[in-house]
Amino acid sequence: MAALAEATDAREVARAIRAGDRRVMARAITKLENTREADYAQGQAVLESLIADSGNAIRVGITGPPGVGKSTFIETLGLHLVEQGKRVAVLAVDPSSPVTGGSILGDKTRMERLSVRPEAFIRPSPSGGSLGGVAHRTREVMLLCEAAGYDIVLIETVGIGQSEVAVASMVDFFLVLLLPAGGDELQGIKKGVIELADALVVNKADGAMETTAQHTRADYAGALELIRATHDEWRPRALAASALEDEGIVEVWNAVLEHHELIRSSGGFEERRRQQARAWMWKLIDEGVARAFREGAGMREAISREEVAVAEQKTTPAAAARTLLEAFGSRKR
Ligand SMILES: Nc1nc2c(ncn2[C@@H]2O[C@H](COP(=O)(O)OP(=O)(O)OP(=O)(O)O)[C@@H](O)[C@H]2O)c(=O)[nH]1
Ligand SMILES: [Mg+2]
Repeated sequence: MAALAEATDAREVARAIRAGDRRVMARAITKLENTREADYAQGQAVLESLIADSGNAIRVGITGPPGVGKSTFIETLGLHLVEQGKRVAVLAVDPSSPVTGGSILGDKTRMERLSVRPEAFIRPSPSGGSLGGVAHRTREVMLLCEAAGYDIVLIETVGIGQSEVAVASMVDFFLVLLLPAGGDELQGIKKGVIELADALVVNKADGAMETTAQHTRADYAGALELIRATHDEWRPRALAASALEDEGIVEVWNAVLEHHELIRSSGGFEERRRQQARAWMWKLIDEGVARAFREGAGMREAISREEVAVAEQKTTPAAAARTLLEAFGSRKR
């Protein structure tokens, strides 16, 4: 085992990951998170050896405003799942991490009960920018986890900024947690996020807040009726739960399973996965092209020149863009 752990050959590493060696897996993930090109490339090579074994997990994204109870919810749900004999991977996309060095899965909630279970793998967000961006990293780590045999991947992200859109585009089921009372504006949740949801869960439906939570649930159920087109095969649900007291969590999971059965039998599942993989490829291409454009030989100077010209109204943005695109197209490689 030690020899395998030391192996640098991507296929050896891939074999160890498939066989369930968590230390080798953790090291491969660290490579994918690394900003050094050589390490990242090694991580990618491992991923390429494993890609055929990925894709077998149920992927669930969980978002919501800060403090709504995402981590608590994931821990309670995760414990149910491992009790059922499932292997569960928990990942995080933390939009704040490159700036603050903080982490969603940081100090407050370490998922102490779940993290001691051998069936669970918990990976916090990297505390710096990774080469492909934090969301790319999570997507790649998800594929590694699937190849390692995890049955369910839960991805936490805070519902502010762009990360929830990135997460929604990499999962099968997108769950939005909300607080009792307060419309989406008050909760800091954008309407667009509600539109991405396959289920809304009003969390903290316990103690003094229980009745309020039920009212909030009914309000959101009404709002969902208005948002969704009736031809969608899945009608998003509004549910209430208490992650802390483990109330309603099983019902949420049943909705995930029901959705899974439905899209599996209709072919929607395969289509969604294919479409997500294609969109991901194009995102990487777009980013690669944009990077090449900005960093190409002579481009930097040309870009500053045109930026100044545009700022001083000596040329139009369209003309400047055309000049730069022509310069990029005809540059020496
Ligand atoms: N009463 C009650 N409190 C809860 C519930 N779920 C979580 N909490 C509490 O709410 C606080 C925040 O919970 P977290 O699980 O850390 O919330 P989070 O959404 O992951 O927070 P961030 O990652 O910081 O955005 C903690 O003090 C939890 O104990 C619940 O169902 N009921
Ligand atoms: Mg959290």
